[in-house]
Amino acid sequence: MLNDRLVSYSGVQPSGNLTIGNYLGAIRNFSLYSEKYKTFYCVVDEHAITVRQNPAELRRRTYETLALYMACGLDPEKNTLYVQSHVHEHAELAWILNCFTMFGELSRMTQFKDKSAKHSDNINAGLFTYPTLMAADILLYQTDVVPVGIDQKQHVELCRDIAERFNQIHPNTFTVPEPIISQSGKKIMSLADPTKKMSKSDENANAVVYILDDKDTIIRKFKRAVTDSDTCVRFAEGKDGINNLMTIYSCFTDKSFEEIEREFEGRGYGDFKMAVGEVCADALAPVQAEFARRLSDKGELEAQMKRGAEEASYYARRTLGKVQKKLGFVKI
Ligand code: AQP
Repeated sequence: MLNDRLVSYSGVQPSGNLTIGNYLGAIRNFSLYSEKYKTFYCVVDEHAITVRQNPAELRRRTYETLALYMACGLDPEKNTLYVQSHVHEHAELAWILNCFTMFGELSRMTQFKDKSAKHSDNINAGLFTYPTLMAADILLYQTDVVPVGIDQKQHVELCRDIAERFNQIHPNTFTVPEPIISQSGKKIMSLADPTKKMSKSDENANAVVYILDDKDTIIRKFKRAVTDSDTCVRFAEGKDGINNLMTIYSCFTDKSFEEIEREFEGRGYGDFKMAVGEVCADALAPVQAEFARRLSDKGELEAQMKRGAEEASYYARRTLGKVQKKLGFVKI
């Protein structure tokens, strides 16, 4: 809570081109909080370097992610939109929180296990302590709710444990946040392997629908999506591919699974895949048009980065100052 207003905080890594998983599981839901909450949405570039990034691409994607936030309906007048590395308090609080986080807790994080298996040549300390930086992001703003996809729930739960541990030793320091997981798009799966999460860093571009894919590409990717040997569109155990396509269709149309089953009764998978591609492309078209408009004005994006960083720094400084005082750091 800040100045008697509830706070919503979330972030996205500019670690690849954003996917419909990032959109349906997270970004699309951010604007639900813009009216009633004080909202902070961050482009978390410091998290992205836990995996090697090409500097030019990281820079480009940082601009793009900010432009996408706005294209997805986040009005910079109503939301604090900024870049993590512009607010140095994130890294400073993360160090402090590292001293309140246990080795065993970090070792249990699923994302750490997955990413260290995927990047076995670069299991760096940053990858291991990623969740304490994420806890710092959230706790700096006295956050009440964190809208995320289900893969990030474990990290928000650890953030709660860290906040509670700190508060026990130094009472009334942090608000303890709640993860908010949207039921419908909480985990969109890969089109090539529907037992695996759709990820922006997937090497197989056909497994992933990017927010900025054009209509033909989107339809082609859905046509190729892995399904099963059955022909009936229904949500059932063992039909991971169809379940995923039904979830995506439901997210874009607001139709229930029963309605979708009725709509496609007696029709084959081909028709259904085409329909999923159509609704997805149609929903993304206005986002893409607004994205192009925002991205073309680099000066305005930089001005927004500056405004956002100034707004965020004001609150971040306040919390970090309070934490440092409680710890006994000398102020000069
Ligand atoms: N497939 C998904 N379904 C639903 N939600 C998803 N999110 C990510 N993938 C899906 C949510 O998007 C937000 C931003 O994610 P992130 O950038 O912090 O990193 P991530 O969770 O690691 O996402 P990716 O796409 O898998 O990135 P890479 O490939 O770089 O690791 C989060 O709220 C996340 O839950």
